[in-house]
Amino acid sequence: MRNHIHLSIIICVISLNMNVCAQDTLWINSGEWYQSQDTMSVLRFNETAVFDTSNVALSTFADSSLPLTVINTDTEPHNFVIDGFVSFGVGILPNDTTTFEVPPLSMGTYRYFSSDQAGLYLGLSGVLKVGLNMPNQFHWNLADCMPERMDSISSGGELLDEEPYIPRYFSINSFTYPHTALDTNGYVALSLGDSCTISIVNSGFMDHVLHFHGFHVEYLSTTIQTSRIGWIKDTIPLKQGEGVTLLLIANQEGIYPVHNHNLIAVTNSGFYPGGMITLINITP
Ligand SMILES: [Cu+2]
Repeated sequence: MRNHIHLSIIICVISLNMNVCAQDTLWINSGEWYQSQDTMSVLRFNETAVFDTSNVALSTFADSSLPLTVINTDTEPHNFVIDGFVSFGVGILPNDTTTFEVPPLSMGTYRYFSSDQAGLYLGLSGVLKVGLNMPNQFHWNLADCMPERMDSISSGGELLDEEPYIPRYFSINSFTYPHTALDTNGYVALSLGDSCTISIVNSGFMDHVLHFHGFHVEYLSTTIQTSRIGWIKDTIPLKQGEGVTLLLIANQEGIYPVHNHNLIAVTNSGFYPGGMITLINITP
């Protein structure tokens, strides 16, 4: 009996290390996100009841359903949907808990999010990784935001969508450059000769284009521009809601930037450099 207990503990520890224990509970938390002079009330999917500025990445196996519990700590109803899967969606009432199954999906990267107005504009949107099993995995959840629209929605007002959309912040996992270097999920740190997958989701309100320096990456999956699967490129366009899985092979040492190819998206509140820039750091 004691051996069995030891064995099960060991198996669980191994599972955690291999990143195969699927996250099975999500909390919808509200909190504040600070950027330059702006403080924005935001919503996030977190792995605990404690607010974190980044939405947690979910990970599951290919072609098998994922049991998921979502606890909504917010005072508004939200939902859980997956971009492109119109027949799937689950509502979660305020201060309530809902358990459901995410349908089986093929290998790849998908956007999960809440499609209500507050969910969309206040950032309830994350990365769902399916069937990825490389030891080194990173994810980039791209977002753009306009604080005036967020303030209007979080205070219960009207969406100011008659005003032109002029986003002021462009983030990767809710980090803007230079703080992207602090993000262990997004800052790609590898040893020479290693490989990794990078799961990218566009949670923003515009298309984004990323440019890699130093590396050409291979499309392993994409949810929208599927003719690109297998292409090896240094420039990766992502349409709104698109999920892309890239393979990066660390075949040279050094520190290389990855940046949005749209100049406004590499600024913070109009100041360059900022926004969607992160780094690939390959050490000997
Ligand atoms: Cu470039």
